[in-house]
Amino acid sequence: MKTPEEIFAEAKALVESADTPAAVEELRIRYLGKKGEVTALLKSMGGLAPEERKSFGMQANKLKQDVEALLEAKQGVLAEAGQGLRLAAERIDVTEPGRIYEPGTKHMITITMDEISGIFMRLGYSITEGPEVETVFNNFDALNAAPDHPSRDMSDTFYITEDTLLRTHTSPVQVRTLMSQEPPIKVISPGRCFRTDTPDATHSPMFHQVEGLLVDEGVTMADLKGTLDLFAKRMFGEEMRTRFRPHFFPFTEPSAEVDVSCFVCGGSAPSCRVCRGSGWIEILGCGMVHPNVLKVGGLDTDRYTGFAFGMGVERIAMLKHGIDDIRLFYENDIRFIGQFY
Ligand code: 2NL
Repeated sequence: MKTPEEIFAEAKALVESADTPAAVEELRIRYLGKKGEVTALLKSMGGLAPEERKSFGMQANKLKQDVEALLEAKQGVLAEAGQGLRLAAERIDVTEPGRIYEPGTKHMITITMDEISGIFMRLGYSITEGPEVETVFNNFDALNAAPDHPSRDMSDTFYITEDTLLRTHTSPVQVRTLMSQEPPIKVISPGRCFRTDTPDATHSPMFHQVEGLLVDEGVTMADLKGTLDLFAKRMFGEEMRTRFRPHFFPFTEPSAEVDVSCFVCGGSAPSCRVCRGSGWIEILGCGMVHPNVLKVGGLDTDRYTGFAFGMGVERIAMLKHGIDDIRLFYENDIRFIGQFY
C-alpha cells in the first residue's frame, strides 16, 4: 500500500500536468471520490489498532486536505486562464471604423415618371395603371389601328398568343378607363412598354411612357394646347415656348407633335447637337381623341370630345439631363444610376 507521502507526491505531479478543468475533475474523482485512493486510505483506518489509529487518521486527513488544496488551486488557475482566453476572443476593436450603409437612389426613369405624373396630378389628373400583357383588342383595335397597320406586325410586337401581346404603348390603360368610367375622365397612365427594337443609342425593346386622356363635354384643341404648353414650361423651364406640328396617329384626329424651343442652344446654333440647328426639340405626340375610340367606351360623340397625349419617359429624361445613350438606363452601372436623386 502507498504511503500518504507517496500518494501526495503522485497527486501533485498529476495535478500539475492537468491542463483542463475536466482533467482536474477526473483527478478529484480518482483521489477523493467514493472509490478514490485517499478515500480508501481513510476507510482502511477501521482495521487498525486503536493506538495506531490516531496518528494514521491525522496523516490521512492531512493528505485529504492537501490534495483538496492542490485541486482547488489548480481549478482556480485554469478558470482564470479560461477567463483570459474568453476575454481575448471577445475583444472588440473600438477604433475600427463603423460600417456605413449608404441609402440607394431612385432610378432616373422613376424620378422622371414621378415628375411628369406630378405635374398632371396638380392639374387634377388621376394615375391609372394596367397590365403589361394586354389583349390585341385593347392595344390595337380599340385604338382605331387598321388591321394592316405596320406596328401590328409579328416582327414589330412581342405577341404572347394570337390575341395577347406585350403592350406597345400605355394607351390600352386609357382604353380600359374609357370602357369602365363615365366622363369627366381625366387620367394619366405611366408604365412600361415593349417593341421589338434592336438596342442602339435611342432604341430599347423595353421603355416607358406616360400617356394622358381627358374626356368631357366641350373639350377643344385649345384645352389640349394650353395643357401641354403648361406641361412643357413646368418640365423644362418657364421660358420654354411650344410649337404644335401636324402629324398622324390612328387614335387621334387632328393629331400633332409638340416641340419645345431648344434649351441647349436657344435656337441660335446651326450645329446644335440636340436640335440640329432647327431651334426646336420634339417632346411628345397628341391630338383630339378619334370618334371611333370614344365609341369603344360607348360614348355619345356628339356630346363628348377629348384630347390625349403620349410621351417617352427615356426621351424626356435624356433631353432634360443631357444623356446621350438610352442603354445607360438599363446597364445598372452604379456610377451612372447613382448620380440622380
Ligand atoms: C407619342 C404619341 C400619343 C395618344 C398617344 C391616345 C389614347 C387614347 C385615345 C387617343 Cl385611349 N389617344 N393616346 C394620343 C396621341 C399621341 O402618343 O408619340 N407617344 C410617345
